[in-house]
Amino acid sequence: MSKKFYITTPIYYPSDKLHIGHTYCTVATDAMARYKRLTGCDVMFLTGTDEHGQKIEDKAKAAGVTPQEFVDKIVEGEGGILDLWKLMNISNDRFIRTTDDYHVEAIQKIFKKMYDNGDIYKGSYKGKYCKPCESFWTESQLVDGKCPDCGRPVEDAEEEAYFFRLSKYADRVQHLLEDTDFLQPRSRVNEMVNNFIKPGLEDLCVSRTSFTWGVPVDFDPGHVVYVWVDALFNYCTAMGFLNDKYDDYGHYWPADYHFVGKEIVRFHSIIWPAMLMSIDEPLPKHVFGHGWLLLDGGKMSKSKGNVVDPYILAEKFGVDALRFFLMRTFPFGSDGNFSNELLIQTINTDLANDLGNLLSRTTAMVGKYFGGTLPKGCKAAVAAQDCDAELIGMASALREQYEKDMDSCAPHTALADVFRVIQRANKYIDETAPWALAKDMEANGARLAHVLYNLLETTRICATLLIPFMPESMEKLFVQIGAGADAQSWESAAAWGVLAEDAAITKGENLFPRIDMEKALAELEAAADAARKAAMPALEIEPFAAENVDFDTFCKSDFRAVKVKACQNVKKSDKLLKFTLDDGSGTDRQILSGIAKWYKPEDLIGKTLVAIINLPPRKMMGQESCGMLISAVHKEKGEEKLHLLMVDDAIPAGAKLC
Ligand code: ME8
Repeated sequence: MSKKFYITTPIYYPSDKLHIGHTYCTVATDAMARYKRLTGCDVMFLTGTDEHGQKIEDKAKAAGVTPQEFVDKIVEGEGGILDLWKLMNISNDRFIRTTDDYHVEAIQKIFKKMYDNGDIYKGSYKGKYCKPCESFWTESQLVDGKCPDCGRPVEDAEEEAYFFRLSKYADRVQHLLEDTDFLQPRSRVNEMVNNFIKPGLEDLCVSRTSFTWGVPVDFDPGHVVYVWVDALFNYCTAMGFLNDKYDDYGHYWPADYHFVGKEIVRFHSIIWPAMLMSIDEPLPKHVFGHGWLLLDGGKMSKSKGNVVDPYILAEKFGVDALRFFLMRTFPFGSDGNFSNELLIQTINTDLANDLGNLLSRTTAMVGKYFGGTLPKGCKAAVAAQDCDAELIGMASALREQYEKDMDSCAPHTALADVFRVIQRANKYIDETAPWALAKDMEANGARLAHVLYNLLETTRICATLLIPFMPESMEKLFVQIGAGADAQSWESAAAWGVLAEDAAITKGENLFPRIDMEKALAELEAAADAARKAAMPALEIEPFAAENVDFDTFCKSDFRAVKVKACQNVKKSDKLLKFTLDDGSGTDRQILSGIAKWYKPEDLIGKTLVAIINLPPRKMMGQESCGMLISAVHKEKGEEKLHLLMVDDAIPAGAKLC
């Protein structure tokens, strides 16, 4: 019976479109799954989406749709996550969404199980509370001690919550990390032990009551299960754990590998094993924490606006070239700097020059000198030289080295090994100079045929080992070198002389055309610009003043910081708010402002604003207004928007702005 191999990606948040960093993680898992299938393993490859939590609830609210509608669009909609994985030729066997009914029900059972065995208990979650926003915050989330969302003061608060006894498992988890090869690469172990376990593991808050988009705790309405508990157990529920949807849990669990990004190693190597220990289920065999793809030295993130779109790159350079670049360039356990230059350079050097040239030169020569089929007997050595033995030796030994690299999660090293052989084969062409041999076919025809056979055979072995990385292109390559299914197998990748002597060789399409760096970079820049513009709200700003104001006139305007003491709507007016302001003079100043459409009076109390105070007083709706508050105004999609200018509360009332 074949050996089972169960591998997972993290399940992605459908909060924004995925970028090249997410694609990196999924392509790596896909290459590993394809490699294991090639070796004959019974592979289960799982990926999916992590759809609950406050972040999604908030985003849906902002978009004016239900959370379910919001995630459905990002997961299943056009250009969504499923489309991206299809485009990238991801061969997952299963896809889980944490909003799937079977998962939700299983999570409720799991939560109850941990509760019944005494590992989940009710307590209170102490933190800071912002009343107007109805949000709980921890001390470290506050900005200058205030609510990070609205900037208002927060108060001490407690929320009833369930806790998981993480502390109880600290010793067992530490042993797992330090004394086994559970967490890889090894360099991540110290970080986990020293930063999180040694300082003392605190029990983990595993339910919330301040939002509703999550798995309800069925025995205590009002609580929803913490999103990470819900998310981590996907690896089990997707195999049928505590549900009837699937029936493979006994067969595939425990997982052989969870591939995850380094920032979520803590969840996978501390919290995840502890929860499995709590319900007495086997632990996954390995967690591998890979590095990040960086852009200009920083992590890509949608909020920073520095994401790279995999759709644009795949369309421009081809899916396989993109997959290959990601795996070839960045050592899997470390961070790597993404750049378009590096991508194009890698395609040109490895694919167009090295592999592409080997293939096109070899197939062209078989066509030109032998009409597309080598003569019988070409396998046997003819006038053997040292370079024949070296090439054959390297190609025959390649699979063993490649296997070691892949099994230690070093796809970049495996690819480096393959390309060393490809480069050796190109050198072999120069050394044997087939064009010179072809000048006297009678004397050198047999030697020439043998040389070309060696080149085809080397190409075949390398191509077989490249299948996990570039499945579609290798299929095309096998057609060009006349390699049937037998000649593309894992077994045949370690055997020399498998390709039939009379295989039909055809010089087909150029699989990896050379890219004009300058032109491609300019086109990418233009595409990124267009995407940025399309994502921007349609802003309209007031035209700039054509006439200059002289300095002395400008200086006559008296701008001051003012504090809002009171603010109310003006009776019978939809537009006006009446402000009572501290302007530092000791006497209250009254200003009326037509901003009721944008602000509620209670939201402005205590704020520090900017006013021009030496305008002549004027009456509005029968009330006097002494000055004007300064706002920023613009239009968005034709609608007028206004933002009162608010300044740091540390600025005292009456401070002059100049
Ligand atoms: O963390 N380079 O989801 P997620 C490399 N839902 N990898 C990157 C990356 C980058 N620039 N940006 C993101 C979550 N990733 C949870 C997982 S699992 C039970 C729950 C990787 O969509 C990131 O490191 O924020 C992580 O492994 C994965 O994308 C999903 O990130």
